[in-house]
Amino acid sequence: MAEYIPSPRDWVREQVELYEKSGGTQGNTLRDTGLPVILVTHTGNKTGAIRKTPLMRVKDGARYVLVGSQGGAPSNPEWVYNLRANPNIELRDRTEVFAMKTHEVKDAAERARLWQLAVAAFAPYEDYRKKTAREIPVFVAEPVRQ
Ligand code: F42
Repeated sequence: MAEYIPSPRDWVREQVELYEKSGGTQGNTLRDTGLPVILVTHTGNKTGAIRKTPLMRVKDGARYVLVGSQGGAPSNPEWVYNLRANPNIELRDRTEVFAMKTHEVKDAAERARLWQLAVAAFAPYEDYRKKTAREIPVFVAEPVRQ
């Protein structure tokens, strides 16, 4: 079994710990905003290690939209490269855990549609988009039949 390497960022690591330890009943919002957060477990593309990343919860029917905004930072978050290399993830939405497969959305019209959903769920995404020169990566996660 691959080793779990926690995030080097304290607030992210602590949120992951609380979210998992509570079985999804705590640590499931962005700080005290009340806005829901999901937990994505994925595989490091260089280390092969297990990585866990909290993201805002954006839904498109049964699918989830994963937005690589990283607060509008100039570079993509590392997890984007991990999903490009290995699209299989586990996604926790509060008390529910799903095996899912992701793909990056490149089609402009579909990206625009999903972006509207993302901004409706978390308005600051639009500020992040304006802040950075890069195109913010958008992934869709879909349930895998087991
Ligand atoms: N980030 C977002 O991009 N979008 C969101 O909607 C979002 C919401 C959110 C809500 C709550 C919360 O606590 C955090 C939230 N974040 C959101 C921040 C998010 O959880 C990540 O911390 C952020 O996106 C940065 O992702 P990152 O993958 O760059 O993480 C950094 C801190 C990290 O863990 N870096 C590791 C390190 O050691 O520096 C490397 C991790 C890694 O995946 N390494 C790869 C490997 O092989 O293991 C190699 C990667 C490579 O290609 O070099």
